[in-house]
Amino acid sequence: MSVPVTGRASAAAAGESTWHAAWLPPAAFRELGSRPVLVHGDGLLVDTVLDEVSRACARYGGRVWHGPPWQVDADLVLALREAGPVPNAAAEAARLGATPAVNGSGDGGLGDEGYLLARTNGVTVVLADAPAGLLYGMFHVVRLGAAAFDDDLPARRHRPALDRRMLDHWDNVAVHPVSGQVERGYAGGSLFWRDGAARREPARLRDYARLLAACGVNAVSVNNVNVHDTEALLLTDRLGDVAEIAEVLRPYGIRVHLSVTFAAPVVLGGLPTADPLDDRVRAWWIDATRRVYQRIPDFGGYLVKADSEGRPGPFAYGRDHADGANLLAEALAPHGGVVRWRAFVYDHHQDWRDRSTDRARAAHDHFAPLDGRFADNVILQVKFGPIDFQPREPVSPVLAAMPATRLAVEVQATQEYTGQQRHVCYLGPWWSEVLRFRPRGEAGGTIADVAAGRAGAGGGLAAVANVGDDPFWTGHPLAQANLYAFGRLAWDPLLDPGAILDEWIDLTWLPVTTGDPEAVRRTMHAIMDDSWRTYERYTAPLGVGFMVRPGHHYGPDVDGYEYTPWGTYHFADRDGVGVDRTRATGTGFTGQYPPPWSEVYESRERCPDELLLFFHHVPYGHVLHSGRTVIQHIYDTHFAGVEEVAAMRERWRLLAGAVDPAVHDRVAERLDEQLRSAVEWRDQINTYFFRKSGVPDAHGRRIH
Ligand code: GCV
Repeated sequence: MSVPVTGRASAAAAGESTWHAAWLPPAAFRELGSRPVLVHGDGLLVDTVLDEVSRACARYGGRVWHGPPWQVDADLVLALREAGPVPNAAAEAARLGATPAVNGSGDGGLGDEGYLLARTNGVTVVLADAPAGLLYGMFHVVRLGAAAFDDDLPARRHRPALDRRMLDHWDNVAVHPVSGQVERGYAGGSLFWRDGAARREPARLRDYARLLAACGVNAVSVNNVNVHDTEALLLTDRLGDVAEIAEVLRPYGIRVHLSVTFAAPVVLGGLPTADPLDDRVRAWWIDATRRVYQRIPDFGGYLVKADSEGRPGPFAYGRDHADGANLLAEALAPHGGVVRWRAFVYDHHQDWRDRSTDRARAAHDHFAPLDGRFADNVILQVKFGPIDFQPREPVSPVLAAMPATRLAVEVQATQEYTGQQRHVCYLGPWWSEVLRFRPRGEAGGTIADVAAGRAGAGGGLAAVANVGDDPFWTGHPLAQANLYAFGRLAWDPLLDPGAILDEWIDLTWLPVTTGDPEAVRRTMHAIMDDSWRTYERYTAPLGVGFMVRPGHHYGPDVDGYEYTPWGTYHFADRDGVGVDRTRATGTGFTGQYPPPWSEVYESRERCPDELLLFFHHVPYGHVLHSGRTVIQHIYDTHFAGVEEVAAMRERWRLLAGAVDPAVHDRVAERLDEQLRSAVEWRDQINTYFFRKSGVPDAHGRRIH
């Protein structure tokens, strides 16, 4: 059919939507949309590219060509190589590899998601071998803006470092009496479910899928890992709801996964057992899974939390987690699906009097001995730290202990322990630190290498999602940067988090929508760059963690968990503080690390300051590498943290008038709360340790 293709105006542009555009406001497409663009190729995701480009061109005066008769002098060519000759000389030369710039880029395989981006003879060319590559290439052009059309744009091949880039939604279908619609959700309701039913709001879901594709996410799980009765039915009776979601997300290259309960054969199938070695149980999973693939042919697989915090699992039958995971893997394998089995298994019925139990040890104790026993399509999903998404923890030793297992690293975008989207806490630097960590020392690979696996077979990166039906998507508008950074780091874990923040600022706060773009950029960086460390300063000190209010986990409560069955975290007394996890005198957790970290963490002298209290119980007078005593560090960082938040608030105030008033108000209101909360943290932590230790602040500041 002849062209040009005219696009429909976006719902947002037509003023229909009640939610913000986040990092894809229409103006982000201005450069692309004001040019002649040629799209070459076919397929569902190519249609998405075509739709995006058409909408942009309808808005900004460009034209789109797809199919003959062609307009050949395009400024931008987006082509599938397999679609055959491109009717544009420069692009065709690039496709054939005849362009020196393209040859120089090391154009080998582009894979299912990769693309080649080059500027050749005055034409910007995106070439891909598969439709998803074209989609990601188009979003790269959007990210670059005018720079995508500079003649000195370097030719480069782009491929994701991690094949699996997933968001886990802890969304409940039915509102749960304790955890609500979204467990640990701080951004309103669920995008998928409301009050026991599917929401069926495809326009919003489609916009969500766009946001995710534009930062590189390619998988989601649509329900909470704590699978309650209503949610269990998503696997069977309510499967149609999941299929509908998959339908909306598919055009943006996003594969749907489902959290399932290990007890499904009992609760859904009426069997007397869920024993993984029982033939009836195996048959039940095989049949249920076959039905899933009948409805959703590209279904990603299952996510499972088993034997954890009260969830059913294989232990009930005297089986281990390899038996459990392999049961589901067997059912998924014929269809190309994976089971993502979580390693978050620990005893939450501890006795605080028993000093030998250490929650940090649990995942390694349970899983490391199982290395090599998991089926090929099992991915063991491991929280990045040994405890639970604290603002500071060492990297989990499990990630260095299972070379024969596909491992995924799990981080938490939803800010359960990092300010619950009421505090600004840009997590890019923290995740980047984790991904760059080398568990075997300088000569060994990084955590990102572990997630990538051999020949791309790793489990990749997963984040617990921080999104909901809030108009700003993430409650705190600045928390959008965490979602964006997650996707970008999953695509390329070596990206600099500061540069990622710049990308997000460029895409979100476009010059046409801000009064003073440079002031906006400066302010965003000043507020966000160091915000994770600021958060760390005014909360729990030196890696000790978990000084939060039990249950909801917001605000300080130094002893809140200290004598509970969930674990003991600081052991503060009149003489000192910290958990002795050494081999010499403590729980032995340091022994779960390979050298050099087993030695570094074992030694009080060599242990990094920021993790000292995670590994050692030390006197308040212990002198840190920084030269300060532990007690003085506690006082100093807590005073400094509050001052930093006060400065953030002031900086934001000055942006009034330069950004959308609705965004300004929302952030301003959250910064007020952040300051209130930071003061509360400072005063409780400082007072607690002053009363325990009796040591006054060297600077005579007010401690209550
Ligand atoms: C979904 C922490 C959270 C729980 C969460 C659990 C998990 O314990 O507080 O809400 O449950 O982690 O990761 O499974």
